[in-house]
Amino acid sequence: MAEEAPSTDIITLTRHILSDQIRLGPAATGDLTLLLTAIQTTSKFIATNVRKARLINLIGLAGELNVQGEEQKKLDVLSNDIMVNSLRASRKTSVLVSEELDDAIIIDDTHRGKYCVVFDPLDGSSNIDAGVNIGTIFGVYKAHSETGDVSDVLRPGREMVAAGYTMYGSSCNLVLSTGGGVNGYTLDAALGEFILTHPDIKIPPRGKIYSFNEGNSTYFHPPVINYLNSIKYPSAGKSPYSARYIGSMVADVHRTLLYGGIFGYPDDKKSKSGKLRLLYEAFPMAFLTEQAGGLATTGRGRILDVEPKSIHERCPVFLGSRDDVNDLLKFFQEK
Ligand code: P6P
Repeated sequence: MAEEAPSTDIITLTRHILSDQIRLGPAATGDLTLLLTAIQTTSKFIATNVRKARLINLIGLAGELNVQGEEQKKLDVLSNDIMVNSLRASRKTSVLVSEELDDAIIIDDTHRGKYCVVFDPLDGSSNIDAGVNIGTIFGVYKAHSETGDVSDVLRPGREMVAAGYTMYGSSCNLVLSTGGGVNGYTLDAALGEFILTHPDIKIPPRGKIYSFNEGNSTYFHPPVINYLNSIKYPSAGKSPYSARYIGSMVADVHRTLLYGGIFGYPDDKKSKSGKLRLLYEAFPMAFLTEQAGGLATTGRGRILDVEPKSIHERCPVFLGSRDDVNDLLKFFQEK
């Protein structure tokens, strides 16, 4: 079988973002393009180091605890540092919030730009040593204040202008939305470019997969218990759903976007607000899910409408296919 001729019209992430900027017309100054290019560079850097981790012994603990009280692994620290440095150097940001840092970073005057970025530099990092897919999650707000203030990121996720993640695994996939739908790109390491491989991702209206950590079932509240029972022990003539849970949000959400179904990390008797962080896990993933045609809820309201009170607060997350999330919500509406 003749080898397929290489495409001579590859759409790189940079080219795609630029075409997006042109679509937005003269109002688009190119600042968001340059910011996303900086984020793209950090993803390439992190991908390289995740891939090399075993070889250059980056596996293992950095010996410090982060704001979450979790042992920091060396790749966490490296990923956080490359993102902070690259975003500052882009001169397009004014406030940064990282899962790895106690406080927000207010960018100094000489480097300040008009965007705020909230991010988890290496989410799912507890899975690093096991070789499970992990990822970077980010969300972008346009700054309101001139001088850079944490209030610029204590805003509902619906005010984000962009959100995305990069998943590091057998391949490196960057999934991004700037508000006009969702596109997926795969890193061609030889070229050093993210290539458009998943244009206009749309989540199926209904799936056959549920993704919850059922090890927490004993703590679940009745609406979640009753919903899960309805898909595990369905009425006659219906097939039960399949369980898929990786324990790495980027991997579980990526599968949900592509295959459909529902991902959930509920609040429960043990974790009163759930485990996932509102600003840099729930908001970006909810933004992407809605842009792909799905729904994202806390069980009591739209995730993107939540008003953050602090930069590291948690919230319950249920997201995925429209019909599956609506089925879940029926159990929350039951008296
Ligand atoms: P659990 C990883 O630590 C993470 O923050 C998310 O990536 C993931 O969805 C969740 O926690 C897994 O939590 O309690 O099921 O191990």
